[in-house]
Order: sequence, then structure tokens, then C-alpha cells
Amino acid sequence: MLGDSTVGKSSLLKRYTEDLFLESINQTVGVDFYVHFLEVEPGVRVKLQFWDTAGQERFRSVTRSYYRNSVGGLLVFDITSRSSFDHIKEWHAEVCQRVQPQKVLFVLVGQKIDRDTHEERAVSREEAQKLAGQLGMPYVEASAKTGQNVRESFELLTRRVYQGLLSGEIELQEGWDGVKCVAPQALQLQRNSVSKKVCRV
Ligand SMILES: Nc1nc2c(ncn2[C@@H]2O[C@H](COP(=O)(O)OP(=O)(O)OP(=O)(O)O)[C@@H](O)[C@H]2O)c(=O)[nH]1
Ligand SMILES: [Mg+2]
Repeated sequence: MLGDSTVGKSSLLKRYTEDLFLESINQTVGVDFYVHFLEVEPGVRVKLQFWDTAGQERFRSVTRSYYRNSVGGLLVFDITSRSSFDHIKEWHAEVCQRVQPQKVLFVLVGQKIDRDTHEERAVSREEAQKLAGQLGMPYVEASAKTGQNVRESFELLTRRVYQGLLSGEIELQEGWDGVKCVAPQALQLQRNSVSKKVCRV
């Protein structure tokens, strides 16, 4: 989870993993850890481990150390905060620079969509979509408060990672904790069946 402080990263995770929303939630100190299980397709159960990083600058040296062992990231801004949107490019560049030559798959999330009024919105959907396009990622608008599109945001990222694994875009590597597979042979079988389907098409 990446993005400026108070954009609602912890709130998104709380909504997704516990279906709760707190008006007064503590700012994250360093990094928090959340776990969630998801069946991405019948018989394929995935354990998702989330690193909920603090957006505050003073924790950056701690949070940076989590980038390399992550396969995916939600880049989060608040649709009512122009500066949180302006900083997305920096968050993206910082992660990419630190993990290269490896890659991280991203989804851009415009948060607090429950505050989508003419007076409050500071970033248009079109502008956010344009940035997401430039950075090569999908864009979703969500609200941890109402729950709108929260599950969709996390599952979109999960499915991107899963597809990346099946297509070979993501490789399992010794000493890398981004993805672990308890049954690598089963993954190989899935890959073979995907490539057969692709050949048939
Ligand atoms: N209206 C509204 N408020 C929200 C939403 N999500 C979070 N908030 C509020 O925004 C504030 C900050 O939320 P957090 O989840 O702590 O933000 P964070 O990004 O984790 O912040 P750091 O841990 O400091 O990086 C809290 O007061 C939340 O209640 C939302 O979808 N809508
Ligand atoms: Mg937080």
C-alpha cells in the first residue's frame, strides 16, 4: 500500500479484511501487516499478504525496505487532495527505481469517492485515468467509508498478479518473497493448460 499520509491506505485494508471503517484511525507507524485469503479460481486459494506502509516521510527508510519483496502495489491518492495525486508519479518512480530490474504490478486507486462533490473533488476521473494510462496500470475509484469498489481494487491487483504468474511474466525466484507457491508443479500444469488454450485460440 503506497501513497501520501491520510489518503486512506489503512482504511482500505480494514474495509477489505474486516469490513470495518473507523472515522478516527491511527496513522500508521512504520509498517502494518494484514492477511486475506482469496480463491482466484475454483481450487486455487491465494494467501495475500499486505504491507500497509506509513505515508509520512519520516518512516520512508523503513517502508522502502518492503518494496523489493512485493509483487504488486496499490498506489493510492485522495480525490479531494491535489497534492496526494501530484505525488503519485514520485511514489511510482521511487518503487520502480528500487526494485529494478524486477517489476511491481500496480493499480491506481482514487480514494474517498464518497466525497465526490463539485466543491470537494480536486482531481477529475479523466485526469487520473490519463495518468494511469501513462504509467501502464488500471484506475479504480473507491471509498473505504462506503465500501464502494474496495474488494474490486484488491481483486483486480490479485488477478493481475495471478495472470502474470500463469503467463510467465512473473517468475518464482529463490530468495524473493514477492510470490511463493506451495505446489510449483500445479502452477506448471496451470501454465501448460493456459498456453494450450492460447494456442487453440
Ligand atoms: N470520507 C472518507 N474518509 C476516509 C476514507 N478512507 C479513510 N478516510 C479517513 O481518512 C483519514 C486517514 O485514513 P488512514 O486510513 O489512516 O490513512 P493512511 O493512508 O493509512 O495514512 P498513513 O497511515 O498516515 O499513511 C481517517 O480519518 C479516515 O477515517 C474514505 O473512503 N472516505
Ligand atoms: Mg495508515
